[in-house]
Amino acid sequence: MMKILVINGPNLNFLGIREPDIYGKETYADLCDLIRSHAQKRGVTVEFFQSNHEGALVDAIQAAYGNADGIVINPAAYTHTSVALLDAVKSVGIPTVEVHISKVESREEFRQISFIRAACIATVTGRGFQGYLDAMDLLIDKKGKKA
Ligand code: CA2
Repeated sequence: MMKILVINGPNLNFLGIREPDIYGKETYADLCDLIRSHAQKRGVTVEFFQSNHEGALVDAIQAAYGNADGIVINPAAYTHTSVALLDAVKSVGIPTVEVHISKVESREEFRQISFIRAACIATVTGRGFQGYLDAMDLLIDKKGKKA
């Protein structure tokens, strides 16, 4: 059975607690429940990892090597800063889809750059939690841009 690793970066464990106008009022646990039920529907297994620490996120990506068939990642603020996460995704060579809950392209200038995007087969933005399910579908149906 296909296994997808869902990685969430800094502050996403605070979902539903603050800034509901941008990120919604549902919690990180609600997000995991939604993803779990979609995985069941699509016949894939799913694992979750969330950390506020860049190195821990690198470790999780490396640990996926030989272990996961696809990665869905919302690197949160590290999207806009981290070459280490870009290199990690490149180095494991696992098909990866970048997700953002908010429509980053309509927000501040500093959110316009994504380092990790260059290593991803697709990017989904501005679809709320649904974006994670879209990302899973892209991996399952392999409709992304690059192999
Ligand atoms: O839209 C997204 O998913 C982001 O990756 C979220 C990041 C932000 O830095 C990116 O530019 C876009 C921030 C996540 C912070 O999450 C919070 C959740 C609840 C309350 C406060 C922040």
